[in-house]
Amino acid sequence: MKYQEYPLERTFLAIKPDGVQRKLVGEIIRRFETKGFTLVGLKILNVSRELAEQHYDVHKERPFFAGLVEFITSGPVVAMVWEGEGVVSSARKIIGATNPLAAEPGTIRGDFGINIGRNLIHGSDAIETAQREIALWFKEEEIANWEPTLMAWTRE
Ligand code: IDP
Repeated sequence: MKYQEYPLERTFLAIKPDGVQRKLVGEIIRRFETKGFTLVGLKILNVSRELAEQHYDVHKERPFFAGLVEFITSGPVVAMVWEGEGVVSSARKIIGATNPLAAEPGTIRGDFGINIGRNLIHGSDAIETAQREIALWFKEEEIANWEPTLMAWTRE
């Protein structure tokens, strides 16, 4: 089967300022690469307050909202778009539970996280959320459409 014939999905992942400061960018990217997902968007940026507030809009009434926006805008974030079959839910499993203390060992938050307010990485929670977040963070021309060449060795 050709790559484009697979039911491909895209998700939005962002390594938060704590992950960048702790030099975990390579380690985190490696986990999604070795799982077999395809990186189609990648940039490092200082997040504006406006973007942070839009991104976390669903949490605007929550008590932690102000602190969360403060934190996300406090240092650079690595924003990414990943592609693959089932990538939205699979990436959430690789990331682990929101609270790193509850996250399973082997997950990113379980292995490296200590505190719910410093949980290293964001991942879209559903396909529709991913579409909204990708459009919010990336311009069309910042996404690279490409086809992995290892298809015969990674898919039946
Ligand atoms: P998720 O990132 O696992 O999808 P959400 O519930 O969508 O979790 O929360 C978004 C982010 O808000 C979390 O990743 C975390 O950084 C922050 N957050 C959530 N709950 C709390 C809290 O109780 N205290 C501080 N920060 C929180």
